[in-house]
Amino acid sequence: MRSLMIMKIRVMTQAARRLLIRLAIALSVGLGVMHEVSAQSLTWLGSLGGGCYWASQAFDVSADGGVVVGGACTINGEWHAFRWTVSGGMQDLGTLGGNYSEAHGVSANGGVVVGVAWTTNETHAFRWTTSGGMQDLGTLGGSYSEAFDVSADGSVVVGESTEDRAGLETRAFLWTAVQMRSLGTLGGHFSAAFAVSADGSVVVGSSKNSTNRLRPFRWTASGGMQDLGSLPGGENGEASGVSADGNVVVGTGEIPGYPTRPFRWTVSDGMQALGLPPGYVEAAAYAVSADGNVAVGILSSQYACRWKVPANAEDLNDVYRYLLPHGSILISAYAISPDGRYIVGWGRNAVRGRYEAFLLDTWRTGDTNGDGCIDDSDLLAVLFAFGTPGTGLTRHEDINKDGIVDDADLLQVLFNFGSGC
Ligand SMILES: [Ca+2]
Ligand SMILES: [Ca+2]
Repeated sequence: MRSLMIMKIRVMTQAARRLLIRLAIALSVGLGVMHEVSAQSLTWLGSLGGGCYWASQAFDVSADGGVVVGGACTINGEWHAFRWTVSGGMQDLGTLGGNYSEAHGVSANGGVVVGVAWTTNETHAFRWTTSGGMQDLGTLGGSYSEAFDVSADGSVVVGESTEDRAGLETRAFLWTAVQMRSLGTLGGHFSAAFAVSADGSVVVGSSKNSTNRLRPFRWTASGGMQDLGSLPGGENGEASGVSADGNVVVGTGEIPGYPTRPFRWTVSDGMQALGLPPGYVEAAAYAVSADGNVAVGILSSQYACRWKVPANAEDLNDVYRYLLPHGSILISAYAISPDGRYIVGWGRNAVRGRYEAFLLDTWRTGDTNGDGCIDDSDLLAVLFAFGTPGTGLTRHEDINKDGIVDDADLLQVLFNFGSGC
């Protein structure tokens, strides 16, 4: 059915292409002044109805940028996990019986969300699905667990949990439908897992070792928990993000005199410091793109930043200054989509005078292939995907993120045709 439809569109495309391109060129000439205005975009995500000064924070984004998850203030002044979509806005994911929850990870297609929620008397990791709602993942034996990330297909969840009722032993956990299991430690009494590779096979986080140092680790089923080492002269650190294949890890370590320095670790080169702009002495790296080449985090504890490896960190407030009128500021970037296009975090929305989650689209509106230019290749991509949700998990042809590639998306391409070229 779908292939027949696509064939029809391909036939139609041959005839329509010349007309559409002519129309697009006419539009692009007529609307030339619009191009810079309609380039990259920044969306402040609001709250769950509450008017709190801390309205929301975003911690993860789906592959196509259409779903963002985090925590937000409710109308009752509580803090609840949210799932945001372009068409539906913020959805309250509820709790496990208490009055607090927060979402930390989302699957590639946006359908599985993981995080932490209060039960009536304990704090437990949850896994939420569009069909099943919020599921309590239990604990490793204690009264506390918290999930921090989920694999691309939503089947593997990682986080931390106490093993004993006294809460003296905390362990990184890996959950699958079969069980929640401990990943052990590097010799101390604590470990926590913060990120998992796309297929769920590589887990990274931090663990105390036998001399009570906090060390970044990388875990695999065959190799167990591996200490990733430290920056020169430092003894502590933690790993926060991992590439899709598990071979690139980013995190934060210390060097003498400076407790917060970003690092990037690779299987081939080990741990390397990520560069800082002149005049800056600290930053933290929280997440990395699927290919391991673009990392995001926070610079000097107050500016959301990005590393396009091997370049030094760039302050996103400088790069996207034109999206930040009236003194708005991007404070921290917590996640980046696998292709590096979308960045989420939180900042100060000066228009509303409060702290809010943000979604930053670093590509031009209408760009489907990331070449920075809206041209006939983008037009054809939209036409070939017409009537479908878009191709692959990135679904860049669904420009307005409403779940279907249709004339609304086509118009966006036409409206921006020629931009950036
Ligand atoms: Ca393009
Ligand atoms: Ca659409």
